[in-house]
Amino acid sequence: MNVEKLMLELERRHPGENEYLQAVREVLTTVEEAYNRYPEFEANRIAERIVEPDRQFTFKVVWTDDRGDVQVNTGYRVQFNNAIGPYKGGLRFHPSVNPSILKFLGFEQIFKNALTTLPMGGAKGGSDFNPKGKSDREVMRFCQAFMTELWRHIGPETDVPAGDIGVGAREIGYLYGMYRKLAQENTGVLTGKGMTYGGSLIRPEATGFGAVYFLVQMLAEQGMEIRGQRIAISGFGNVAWGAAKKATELGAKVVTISGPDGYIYDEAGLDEEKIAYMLELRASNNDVVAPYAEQFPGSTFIAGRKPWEVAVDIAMPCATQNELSGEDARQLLANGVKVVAEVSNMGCRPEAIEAFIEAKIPYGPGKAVNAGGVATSGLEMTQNSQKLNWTAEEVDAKLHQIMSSIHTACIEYGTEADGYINYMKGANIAGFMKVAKSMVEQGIL
Ligand code: 2IT
Repeated sequence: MNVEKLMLELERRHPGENEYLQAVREVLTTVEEAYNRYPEFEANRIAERIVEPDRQFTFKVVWTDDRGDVQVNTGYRVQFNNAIGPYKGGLRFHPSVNPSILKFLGFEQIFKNALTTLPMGGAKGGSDFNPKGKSDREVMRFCQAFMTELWRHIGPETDVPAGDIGVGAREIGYLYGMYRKLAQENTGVLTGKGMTYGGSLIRPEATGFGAVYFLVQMLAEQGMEIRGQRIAISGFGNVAWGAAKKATELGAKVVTISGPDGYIYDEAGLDEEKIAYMLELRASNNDVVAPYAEQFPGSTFIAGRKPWEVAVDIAMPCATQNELSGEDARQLLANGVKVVAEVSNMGCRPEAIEAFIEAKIPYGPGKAVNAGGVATSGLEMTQNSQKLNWTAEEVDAKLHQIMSSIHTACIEYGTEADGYINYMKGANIAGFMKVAKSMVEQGIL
């Protein structure tokens, strides 16, 4: 594999798609050495084939707001790779959504899904629709309009979407309702469904819980425990909520959460009431974290800044891509950070990752740390196929087991000569190998 040549070719075909190119470059550079040990990969041009999505749909979404005005958005679905199972991955509703962001997310999803041990391919979709300030009915009308186009391209054995930023249980409900009406079938075509119509217990918590299970294992490798550690979390959505809940339950002190408006510093640490309040904040649809400081005296709102300036033992980015810069990483390291568990997809800039690895600080990449979300989606699909509901304990036990196996895979493929565990390398190689081998075995197509 010639990474530079491949990247030039990809840039020519997808000019200016920076997030996508960033994600591809990271994976190719970390798997290059392992890849070159398998001549059949090069003979079958696996690298060239794996970096290009199978197909992408772009469609117009027309809906009517509460004033009666007609609104137009763009909807997308990127079906990236289905070598090991049906296309699987979330839908993101956010004004920043564009083909580059969805291609980076879809590409990452291939390897993340492979790591879960479950048979799922990689996909991603969404819209530039901005849920901020929208009423419930507006969200419903948008979701219905979005699904009138999307439904043709998805199916329980074809492509199974789920939530991501801006798409939670409410949106999945409206999307599922419209799919069911159009397709005239009740199938597990979306995951993250409500419990009354085929959802799985633990799915809302799964991304955050799984991330903390993974973190606990990273800490154990360092001879550390989670109890008593100070953790900086960014974001205040579903993922940040789940991570804060489990970390707090296990005795850690979560001292920050954040929003697009700034961050909250809470020296006393989050507790059950504060964590429950995060859901209220999110449900308000305003996308601001500032009201937390008014609700809980003793905490401070720091406008326009990120939580990475706070001295902590552990950093858990839980917001969005590229939220932690090289400068943020140097600040965290100067303040003595010991472990970084990235929960957002590609949350750290390449310079930040480089800084952590250079400092020999364990850095868990999003595609390993946050894989519990999609893994539990996979468990929801299994329950739907069986027409059964498992108990919360059963799902949680399986989630635990899956996060453990991902950690083991990272150690197997990522341990370097000096004993440092390069989790990024481990996760990328483990995920890539599985998909690449399956592509070789299935022929050139
Ligand atoms: O980034 C992710 O893994 C998700 N948003 C969850 C995808 C899924 O299909 O559950």
